[in-house]
Amino acid sequence: MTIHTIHTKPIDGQKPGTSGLRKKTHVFMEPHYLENFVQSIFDGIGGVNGKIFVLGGDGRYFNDRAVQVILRMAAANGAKRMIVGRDGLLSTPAASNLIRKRKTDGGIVLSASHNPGGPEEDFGIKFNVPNGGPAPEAITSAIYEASGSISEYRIAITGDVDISCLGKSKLLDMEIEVIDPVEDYVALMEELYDFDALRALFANGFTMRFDALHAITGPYAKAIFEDALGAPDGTVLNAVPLPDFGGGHPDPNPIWAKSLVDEMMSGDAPEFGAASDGDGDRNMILGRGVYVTPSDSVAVIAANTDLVKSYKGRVKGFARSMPTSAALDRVAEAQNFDCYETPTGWKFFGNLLDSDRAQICGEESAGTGSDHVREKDGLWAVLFWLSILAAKRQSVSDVMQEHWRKYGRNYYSRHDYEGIDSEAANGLMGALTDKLAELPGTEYSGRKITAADEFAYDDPVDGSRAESQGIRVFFDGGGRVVFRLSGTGTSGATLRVYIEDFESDPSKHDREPQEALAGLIEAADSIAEISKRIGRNEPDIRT
Ligand code: VG1
Ligand code: CO
Repeated sequence: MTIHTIHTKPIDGQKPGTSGLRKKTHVFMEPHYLENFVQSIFDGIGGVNGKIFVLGGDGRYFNDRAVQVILRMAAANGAKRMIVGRDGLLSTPAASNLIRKRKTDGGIVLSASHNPGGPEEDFGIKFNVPNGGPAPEAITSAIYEASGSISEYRIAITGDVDISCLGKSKLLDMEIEVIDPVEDYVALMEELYDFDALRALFANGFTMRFDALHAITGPYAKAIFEDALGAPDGTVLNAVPLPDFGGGHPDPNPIWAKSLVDEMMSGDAPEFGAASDGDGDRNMILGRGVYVTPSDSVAVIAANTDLVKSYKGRVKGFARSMPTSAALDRVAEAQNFDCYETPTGWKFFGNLLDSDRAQICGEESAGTGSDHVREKDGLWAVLFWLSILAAKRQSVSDVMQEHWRKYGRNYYSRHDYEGIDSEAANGLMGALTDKLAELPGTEYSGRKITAADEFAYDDPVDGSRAESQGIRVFFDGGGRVVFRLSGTGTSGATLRVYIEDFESDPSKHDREPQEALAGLIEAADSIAEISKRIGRNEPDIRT
């Protein structure tokens, strides 16, 4: 077995976005593409000699090949050990947990998350740091810089390593430890939640459906809900991870998890429904006849931390990404807790969690989590909801009604315009930025604008600053519209418009969100000239 040093040249565009580097799979499969980026990760973090990493992915097409390449490159670069999920599988939260538990120097997760998979679809790589969280901007910038000056990469020339069986082996001097991807994660969930209480819930006939969307959470969900908690067989749907996720998008929202939503809205719906995304960090929560908006979901979790033993009495702060609704802020205010507002992307929560400033975090994009790991965690959120339902003995619908009565309701919706022309998208954002100063005081759809700005964030822990994180327009009465461009897409641009309005009157809490927000939706279109600039009258997706 020999180490080869391969001469290479920088490849354009290896710039990590909101969550790692995502490209079309065929781009990752081009000569040197994957290798260049992996070597850039290694170089960007100051080399891997003597270091230990976790490695796994969501099982999408090319996951198996990429794992082999990364193992050979890690060995050739002098890594001491790689802890690999069997068959190269690990959910993002499970990887985060392993990095922390085994005190490694970080980890590599192969996933493009909620993006579809397959030879014609998307692939991605994320690097997580020793706290278990996504690499912060300073590190992703160093990786990107390394990718711009790379001249060679090192790789061991050898056959495939067998990672289908648990146990240890060696590649050059590097130890490879193949572990069960599910075991440590389930143990962590058992530490956090009262599994006896949840077993009693299912023993009393509680009905639930969890749609794994043929992505990574299938094996985890089966082990937790069906094996450990005694939910009947068939509770977990689409449980076998497939390289192309069965042709769908592994995105837990009312569009891509439509069959689950339809079932939950039907006459004989189960009491509780949930789904997760490609890499297991997102979640969707449903009750019989109700869809819980992610912004509300994190607020409900935050309001009920005292119902879960491992959180009772120790939670004192929350954090949400800027576009996430202020429902969480209302809970924080009522409890006299801090509530931090960060840019989009879980990496911005890391410092707040590490310094114990926040214990519960959430994003409007179906990401919820806590300080148990440093990633958002889909199954953790589902188990939190189950714990709330078990303790309160209420339906999801009753929990929501009660929550809104107490805190008021933040009507919320996100409109996505996908695959639009990048130039038009940048033009729209540029024009919007230019007119920010003149917006306050003007009226749109009968609503007065009180303030407008471009969001920037100063991290209270390390003082780093993140600029240009989206445009915010505030209206009287608690209304807000946010505009930003996605940093996870792989073709063209995606414009995200986030619309929110506050309603304190309980007699008005039963409206359909699109209807309740109609005025602000219209205002958003006029302010940003959406239809005029990108030629679309309707968003592709409303969540
Ligand atoms: C999206 C979401 C963001 C999330 C990110 C990664 O980013 O909006 O909240 O953190 O995806 O999640 P963007 O830049 O496309 O809006 V995942 O589950 O795709 O790793
Ligand atoms: Co994800």
